[in-house]
Amino acid sequence: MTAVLGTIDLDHANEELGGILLPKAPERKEWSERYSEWFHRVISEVPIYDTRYPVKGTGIWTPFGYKLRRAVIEKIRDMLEEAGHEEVLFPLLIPDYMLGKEGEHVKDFEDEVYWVTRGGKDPLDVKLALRPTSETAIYPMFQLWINAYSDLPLKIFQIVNVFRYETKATKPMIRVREVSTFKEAHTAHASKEDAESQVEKGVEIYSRIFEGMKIPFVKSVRPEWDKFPGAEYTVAFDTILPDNKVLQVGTVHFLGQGFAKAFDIKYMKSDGGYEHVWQTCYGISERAIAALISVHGDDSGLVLPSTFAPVQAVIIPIVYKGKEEEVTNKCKEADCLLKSEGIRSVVDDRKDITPGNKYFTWELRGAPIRIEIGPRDLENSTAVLVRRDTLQKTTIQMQELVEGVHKMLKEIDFSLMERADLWFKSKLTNAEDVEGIKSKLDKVGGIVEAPWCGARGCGEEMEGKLDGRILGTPYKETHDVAGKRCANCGREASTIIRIGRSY
Ligand code: 5CA
Ligand code: ZN
Repeated sequence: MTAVLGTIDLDHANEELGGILLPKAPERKEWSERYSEWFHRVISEVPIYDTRYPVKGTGIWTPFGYKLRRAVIEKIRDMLEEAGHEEVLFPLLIPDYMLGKEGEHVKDFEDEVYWVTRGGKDPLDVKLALRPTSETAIYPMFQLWINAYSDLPLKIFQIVNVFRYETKATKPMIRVREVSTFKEAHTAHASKEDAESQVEKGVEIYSRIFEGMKIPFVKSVRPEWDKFPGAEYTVAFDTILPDNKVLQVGTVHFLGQGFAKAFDIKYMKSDGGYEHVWQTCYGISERAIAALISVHGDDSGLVLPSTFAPVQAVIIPIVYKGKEEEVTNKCKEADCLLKSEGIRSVVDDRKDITPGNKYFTWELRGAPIRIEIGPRDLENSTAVLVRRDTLQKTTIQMQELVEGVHKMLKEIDFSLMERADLWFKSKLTNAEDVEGIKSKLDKVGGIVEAPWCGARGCGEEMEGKLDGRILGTPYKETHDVAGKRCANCGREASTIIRIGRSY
């Protein structure tokens, strides 16, 4: 890091002397070799998320982190609203008799629920759960809201905190006990076909959200033993983190009529009879923000796609004695101009901090573009643009500033996507047998695809042998397995299975 900064300082000095040295892009050594430390360092140094609050599995969004979080939430909200979902807000507390209505659901969540049992000194008549997710809070109201065919489809979402007493090791943003950014969508439909097509739409929406974040993913139908409790099937989005481990960043569930029957949610059909509704739900959390941070970062810190960067362009005055005011004024002028064109810019005109230190700060914070303006630029009516991802410098004419910044933001976004995709593809491998899968998991990590017979017993046996997790089968992709044998048992393969070591 210091070496790179050293280069930049030298570079600028050189440039003032008329010579140009191109700085090298930051490395990704710490990022890949000590990812966990890297992640903790970045979220605490930027800072994004403070983990020092004395309740395990909770954390604090700092002002910068909150802006990043808000940018992500805004994108998600826009996408859902555009697709016809309306935002609501339900209570945090769920009475125990409601939480217990759907058998499988409560069985799986039982060990993860926090309970409120007292109001002041008085024991409560009805124990109240802190929602671990909101099916059992929302669906009793669906029962009241849905009566006729014309009430369907019903598509709502909320962005709330949920509580899960996670027993696996907690990890900031990735596995927390207070999920502070839980977006859950819930839909109800008149027919199975409608609901299943909503699953497809949910998957499409999530695909677009992750594409916007430039986070590569695969979509898998989770095996039966790993689906959401109460669902008929679960489609999960998995990405790969720099330590080669798999992270589930979102899930879309087909609920069938299970909850509708448990909560008696019915509508009247044209023939006067009643039918239970068909339902779906889909969720995403701050885990997706952790993925955004992790997938694009490097050893100098955050690297952010332009849509999500709280600051898209930082303007740094390169001041020399006697020229301070003139240079700073020019920077402020540029800042106004960029802001008026919808670019989130700031001038870092802090005194007594060297430009090198400012570069360091804004590289850490992942500002996509740094704009340097010095006395020479004043003379020539120019500005120097530096890309965060490659540290490449470009000198442009002042009157082309806005256009240049827009163009560079686009180029950065494109490169980030390309780099992330390339890396992800290098971690997506194939194998034909258990030995092969194991060797790929040990050497490459990531996700391995192999032919599979489809039998649950065989799958669970494989998980044991591989110390891995079966992520499931590809969602709506065709893979030719004709003539192939199951990687584990050798019987005829019916599908492809994905395996990884996961969070
Ligand atoms: N009710 C459904 C859909 S909203 C539901 O709760 N699905 S879920 O359990 O799969 O959670 C949705 C997403 O939240 C998961 O895919 C995962 O990315 C994220 N998530 C789950 N538990 C945690 C946790 N403890 N910390 C952070 N994120 C979590
Ligand atoms: Zn098999």
